[in-house]
Amino acid sequence: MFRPRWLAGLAALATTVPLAAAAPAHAAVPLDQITVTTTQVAFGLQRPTAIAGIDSGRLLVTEKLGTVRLYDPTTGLAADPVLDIGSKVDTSGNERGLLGIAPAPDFATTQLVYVAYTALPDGTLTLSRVRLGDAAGEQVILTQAHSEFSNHNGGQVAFGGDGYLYWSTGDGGAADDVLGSGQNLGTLLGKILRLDVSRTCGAQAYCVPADNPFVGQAGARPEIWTWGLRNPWRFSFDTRPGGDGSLWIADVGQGTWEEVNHLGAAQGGANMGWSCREGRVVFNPDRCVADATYVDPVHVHQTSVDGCAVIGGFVYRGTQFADIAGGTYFATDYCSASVWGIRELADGSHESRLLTTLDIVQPTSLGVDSSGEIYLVNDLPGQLHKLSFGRVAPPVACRVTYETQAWGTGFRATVRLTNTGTEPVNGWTVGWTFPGTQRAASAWNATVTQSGAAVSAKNAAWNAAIAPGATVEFGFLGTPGGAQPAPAAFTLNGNTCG
Ligand SMILES: [Ca+2]
Repeated sequence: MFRPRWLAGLAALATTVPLAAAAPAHAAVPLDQITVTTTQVAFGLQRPTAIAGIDSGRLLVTEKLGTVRLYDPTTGLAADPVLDIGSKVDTSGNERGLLGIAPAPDFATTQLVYVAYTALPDGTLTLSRVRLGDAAGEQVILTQAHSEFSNHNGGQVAFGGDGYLYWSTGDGGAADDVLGSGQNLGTLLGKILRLDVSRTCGAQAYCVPADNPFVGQAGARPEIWTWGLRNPWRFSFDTRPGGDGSLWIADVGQGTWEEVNHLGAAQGGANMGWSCREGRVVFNPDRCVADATYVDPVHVHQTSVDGCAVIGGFVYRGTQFADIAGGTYFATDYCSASVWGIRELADGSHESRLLTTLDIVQPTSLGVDSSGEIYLVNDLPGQLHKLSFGRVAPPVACRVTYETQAWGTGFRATVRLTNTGTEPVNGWTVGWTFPGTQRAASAWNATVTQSGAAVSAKNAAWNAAIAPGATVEFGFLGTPGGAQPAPAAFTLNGNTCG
């Protein structure tokens, strides 16, 4: 299948900045117990590229050809676009088009949005401000020439908790960072930019925030916030209640590693490595600088093995699934539709785990509504889906010992069950198959029942709970007489004990 090279890149820390403070709280459910499913809520989109939540759970969805569609959870997807800038958009190639959208902070009263697209005639990366329904009134904010190749256009736009607008760009395309953009502070390519769009400065339709990391540095573009990126197709800020304002960047890899990066809210100047590095390894040593600090990703998965293009998502801060998914960042991949959950731990390290593979194809973007619930669009199917999160039962791990001795005319069995897992057991049934003609009779500390050779022993009221590492003991009298052989295997609540 074709592989969209929607964005990819890498990084490092050029200036010494503190890492984010203590990790924000997340739900207590371990990652290996979280399930993710999708529910289709709309269809008929034409190559959807991005989602932005507005009021009342409504969503704006961009389409590659230059249109913006409105989804309302009560009335569905509106047939007519709410904005059409298609006459401005260069849609040539797989990756060019209308790529990103962010409602203005005062959207409720102004209907203004910021959009990122590739402009006619030759694919110039373009950030503009436009009112829904008023394409003619569009105001271009900033552009970056990008005529050589049609791939790697970045295209995410989002406001940070600081009120500034952030815009991602790709490295210029083709492969191998042929333009040498990632490690070049003199170009806007292969970067995330930080702009004050609430003001104008001279002829510029924006101002550069005074605390941008490269302000005043000779040869550097002062708009740059993060560098060393390949194609940061999607990034997001954890700015909803409960979040720490941190920045999550998914950078599409070239041929080996897809990556997700996590930076503190004020961590300007981070060098994410491309094209010195891809993922956590050196890609092109000629692009590396001896004393540079490159920021490693917090998650990687293998290109062409686990997927082909990482699709960055969001930290879940909604209410519907807060007890399960709260505080966890979710990302997917265009080719595999696998979903990974990533969390920052108390010591500043991160855990990452493959959670599931969705029953959809070609996810292109995730987005959140006004309640923090997460949605997803997929490319050629043109569908909008809502994500739901569930919890599977904790995995059990157990060990059983079984001893018998002659007792009167029969035998006496002593069984010890140890919880070797990491989660408490609350209620247990131990099962086994007698290897011969044994029959269980009176039992203690458990209720023992037998059907043919199959036996089950259920907890008593007072010993139902077994903490991790703890052992419960029960026993029974049986026939025939003499010590009897032990069963070959035991189960706990239907799962085989090791
Ligand atoms: Ca990187």
